[in-house]
Amino acid sequence: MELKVLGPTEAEAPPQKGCSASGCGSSDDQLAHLPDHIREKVHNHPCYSEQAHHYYARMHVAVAPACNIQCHYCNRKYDCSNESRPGVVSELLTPEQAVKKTLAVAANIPQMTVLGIAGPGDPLANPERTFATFRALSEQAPDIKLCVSTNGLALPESVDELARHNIDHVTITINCVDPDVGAKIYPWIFWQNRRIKGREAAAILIEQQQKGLEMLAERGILVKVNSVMIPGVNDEHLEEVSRTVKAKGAFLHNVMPLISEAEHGTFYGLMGQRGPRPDELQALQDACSGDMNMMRHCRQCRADAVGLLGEDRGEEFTLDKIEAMDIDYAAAMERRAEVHRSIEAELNQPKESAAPLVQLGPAVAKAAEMAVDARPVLMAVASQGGGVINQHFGHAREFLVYEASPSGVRFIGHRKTDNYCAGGDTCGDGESVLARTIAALEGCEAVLCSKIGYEPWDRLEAAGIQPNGEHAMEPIEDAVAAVYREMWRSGALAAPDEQQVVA
Ligand code: CLF
Ligand code: SF4
Repeated sequence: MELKVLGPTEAEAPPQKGCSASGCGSSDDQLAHLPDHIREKVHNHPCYSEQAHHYYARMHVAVAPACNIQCHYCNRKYDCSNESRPGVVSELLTPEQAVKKTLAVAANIPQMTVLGIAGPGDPLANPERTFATFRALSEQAPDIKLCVSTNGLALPESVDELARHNIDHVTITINCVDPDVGAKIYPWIFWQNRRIKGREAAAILIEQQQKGLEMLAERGILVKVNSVMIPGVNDEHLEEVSRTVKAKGAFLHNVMPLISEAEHGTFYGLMGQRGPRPDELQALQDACSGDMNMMRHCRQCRADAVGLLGEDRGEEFTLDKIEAMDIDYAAAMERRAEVHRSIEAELNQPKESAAPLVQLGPAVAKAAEMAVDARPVLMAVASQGGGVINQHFGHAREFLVYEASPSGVRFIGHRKTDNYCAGGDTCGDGESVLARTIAALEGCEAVLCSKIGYEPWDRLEAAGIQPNGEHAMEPIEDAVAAVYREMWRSGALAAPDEQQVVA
């Protein structure tokens, strides 16, 4: 279940897609303590490893149209809101078409390591289509990891089949462990040929989710839990969810913001239910991180997403284009292995700043002169992958946000925006897009990019966000640490009444 649209809003046969609610991923220092066989499973999964998402891509195939529950944040005309951006219609694929598309993408995007089924409805509510796809791919493309995302209602009865197909990564969307909270999120479920409503429905869903989680953990299958943060509904409850799923063996927790724009036509959207602000989301993720690994780089992708997280190359692989491709997958596997070796060689190179603290500690900490109580600073970064600053400010559709402090640099999340300069006729809208971009960067004190024009430079400065193009092509964490140290030296990190003294 993730979001994406397709077809009419019918109760038992609808909609959407995606990696059913969740986000996965963790920073490398969080992976360091893992046994080798677990590290092997996650090191090149862009959702389960924060570092991997800069280098490796994923794809989804939309083979699962029906859903067995209703979430108040989902409009069946759109992709499942659990993990996808609503609003774009996708092609529903047969298992055969899905296999062909997967082989085509894998041959053309060798960095693609993971095939996920996440919708547009719930994959396990469409078991024939879902498992036919997995079965064929495990035979024809053994170098691709298989991944599935579900609301969990049909999970217990599917666990043995998931294990049979070597599906090592399962995401369960768990928004609550209390039926009273659940009754405010799920109006109904379809269970044993009956529609069940209210608290009773939520209680059954929760029981199935928890049972499925325990069964997967017993079999050594990695489980990521996605939770949608809904202010006033489950925000104060999600810490308990985090503790509960960790105790039952979940590997990673992804708390995602509710998407509830009124134009998407969801119940919450129409009722005016708001999503969380970035600072509210960060505070909850920090509170939950005391209990387990947190994913902070989820992009809530669509059920037919293709490419690095945050990008969508689906248009390059429509059915008509795939039909015209002649794929030699044996040869493609050799090329893919070469590319993967070269990425691993780059990742394994010793880095000056490689170290503790969410990846950057030392780079900042080596500023031994820095006061330990210097305040933390948020910085936005424009990057199109590879872990370096390599994007023009005006071309960025999203910014990565890092927090620098005396103890290190850590990835916080991302902020979406339209790109300021798309070229051609779209430039006319630059002014309003720039204003929206500046609003999206609220709370950030610097923006690091490969280049930036005079006009946005002035506007950002006026808004209290310092543009910086001096670290183009440098590793992101090193650059953020360098800018932080420079801010310290200039006295910008001291409390206002101390700045004069420091200077
Ligand atoms: Fe897809 Fe989900 Fe697998 Fe990833 S997505 S099925 S675990 S391969 Fe990833 Fe996308 Fe977030 Fe999902 S960024 S929405 S967490
Ligand atoms: Fe929509 Fe919820 Fe079903 Fe996903 S699980 S398709 S969000 S109703």
